[in-house]
Amino acid sequence: MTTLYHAPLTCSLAARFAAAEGDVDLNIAPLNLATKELAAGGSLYDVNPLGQVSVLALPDGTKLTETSTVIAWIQAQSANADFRIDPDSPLYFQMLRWLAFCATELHKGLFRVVFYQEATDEVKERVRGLMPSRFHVLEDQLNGQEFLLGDRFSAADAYLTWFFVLSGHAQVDHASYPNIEAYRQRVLARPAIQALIHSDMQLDQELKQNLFAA
Ligand SMILES: N[C@@H](CCC(=O)N[C@@H](CS)C(=O)NCC(=O)O)C(=O)O
Repeated sequence: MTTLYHAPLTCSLAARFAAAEGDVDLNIAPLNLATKELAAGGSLYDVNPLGQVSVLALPDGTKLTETSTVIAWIQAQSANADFRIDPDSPLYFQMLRWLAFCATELHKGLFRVVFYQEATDEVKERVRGLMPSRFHVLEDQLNGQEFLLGDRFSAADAYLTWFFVLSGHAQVDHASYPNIEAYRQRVLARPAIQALIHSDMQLDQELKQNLFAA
């Protein structure tokens, strides 16, 4: 069985969204990202020298890092034809494109600055100022379609859904984009997504990680 090292509410939750929507079984190894402690004992640094999630430990003993790649791997395991996109489909590279967009323009581009102490308030504001152009791109993409790639929830949506789990803490305004707002409500209302968010909020407290404690 494949193991996902998972810190509640962080980007490894996007990987769990993909696994749930694609009916892919994963063993979950919970951890506290603030302390880097694995719930089963040991340190995240022993698993990933960068001390970051997401990390997958594959059955053959190799490890896979980088959330976009982890999500792409999960989707490739899915037997759910409504979810999986085959590499010979023209949509496959669109899926990779949106995974990379989420990873670089949203996750690293915004969260990696505004949620970390290294950046000054001025830098955080400048980065927030880049977001309207990114939101315009998303708004256009979601015009007339329910999900990033059309009428079905794909792996790319798993990553974008996670962005909206945390975006309320990033002090950026996407509420004035009607397609984005409808999408945000649509994806967050999905039963599998709701269940995982709910259990992660509990896990966040159980592990005393308190990701967004004041
Ligand atoms: N390059 C990694 C970065 C992922 C990342 O930034 N993960 C955050 C959680 S959402 C993390 O582990 N932060 C802890 C740290 O950077 O020390 C990826 O694309 O997956």
